[in-house]
Amino acid sequence: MKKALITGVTGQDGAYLAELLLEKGYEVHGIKRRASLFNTDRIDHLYQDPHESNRRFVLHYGDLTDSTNLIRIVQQIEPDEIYNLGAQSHVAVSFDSPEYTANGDALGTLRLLEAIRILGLTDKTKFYQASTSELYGLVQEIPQKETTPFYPRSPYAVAKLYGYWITVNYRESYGMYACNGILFNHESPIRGETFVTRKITRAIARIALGLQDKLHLGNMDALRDWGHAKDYVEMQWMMLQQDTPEDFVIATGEQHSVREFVQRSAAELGMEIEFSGEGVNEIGTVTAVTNPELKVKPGQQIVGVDPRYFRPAEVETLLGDPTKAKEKLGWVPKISFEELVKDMITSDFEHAKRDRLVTEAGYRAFDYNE
Ligand code: NDP
Ligand code: GDR
Repeated sequence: MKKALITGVTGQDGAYLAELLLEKGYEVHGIKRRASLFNTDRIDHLYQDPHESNRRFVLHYGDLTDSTNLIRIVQQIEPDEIYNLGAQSHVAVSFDSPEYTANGDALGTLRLLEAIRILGLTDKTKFYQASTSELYGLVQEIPQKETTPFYPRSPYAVAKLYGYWITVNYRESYGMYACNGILFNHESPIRGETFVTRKITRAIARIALGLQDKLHLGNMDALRDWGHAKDYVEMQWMMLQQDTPEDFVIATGEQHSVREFVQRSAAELGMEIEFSGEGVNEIGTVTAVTNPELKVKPGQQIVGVDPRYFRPAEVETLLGDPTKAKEKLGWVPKISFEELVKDMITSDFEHAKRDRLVTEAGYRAFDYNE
């Protein structure tokens, strides 16, 4: 039985990847951070009682900022594959916590690679690094492919640039099977609530049911190549099953704006939104409602701009060219943009209905305008 170790197992990708590897018959080990509240919501359905024999899903406490625990865990498991998905992954937050981001995202990658080397596992353990389209930042070529020059635009992207190159360096220096997946944005119903797609689907669902008045966003002109996380984790596994380690761009090859994401989400629920005004004065107004279940009315202004969400340096446009992944891995994304939005908004509409029920029953008091 193959053994895999996943850092960031409690995150969006970690949860989908753990599920996939368990389906494939792996013994899956995950590193989770100690937190004052439970942080395992996304993987609770995979939990196995520690007293069970033949347990195939095991969690270990650890942190990418602590070499000692990484060495201990890697030594204990001797994994066939390590997926380094753990990171402070929010671009805007990285401007507030740049040193912490560099420590976890850049040096964390080095610590894991060094653990493999120190323990003499360079011939055994394959390594996947969660690299990112943010490396392209101020884009030098459209669309972006494996050979497009990098120009990172945030402390997060600069930290990930180190992670990218140290992975290449260990591959070239020590002959390790180590590779980078340069993944463009990928989302899902379990996407973190502060990334723009989930923030939108959550807010639109609540507004539709009268639980929230308004959605405040930053740069609505930003263009992203959005895919579904379920599709993308499959490729993370595929990259480690090749004869030789290589780096791959993973993307859909299709681009949409933040504004379009808002309109598409609303349309799925049965309301139309039109935008007017410019810059900080831009407003999204409901122009039609076709679903009688909804509490919104035409004329209601439900989307606005809050400059707090502007970033000190913005990545305006990202569009990936996944040709290499298609040709060499036979990988093609199965879930379309429309299906992605539908999956997310449907799930958040259900969450909102449940929250309305709880609120009406008086169990909890929410401040929906936060
Ligand atoms: P999430 O933010 O959902 O998950 C990040 C995970 O990393 C969480 O499990 C988090 O733990 C953990 N983590 C954070 N800091 C540390 C640390 N110091 N030590 C150990 N674990 C830590 O990210 P995604 O699942 O969306 O992304 C997975 C990886 O892929 C990340 O590295 C991200 O940067 C990268 N990426 C993501 C893309 C996307 O569009 N989703 C695109 C390209 C790259 P906790 O739950 O405790 O916070
Ligand atoms: P990104 O994702 O920065 O691309 O990083 P995010 O969803 O945060 O932003 C996408 C774009 O939307 C604009 N935006 C807003 N973003 C947020 N979070 N909140 C807002 O209110 C808002 N309004 C507009 C942003 O300015 C940006 O242009 C994600 C992360 O998963 C990274 O870890 C990963 O590496 C990249 O995707 C690929």
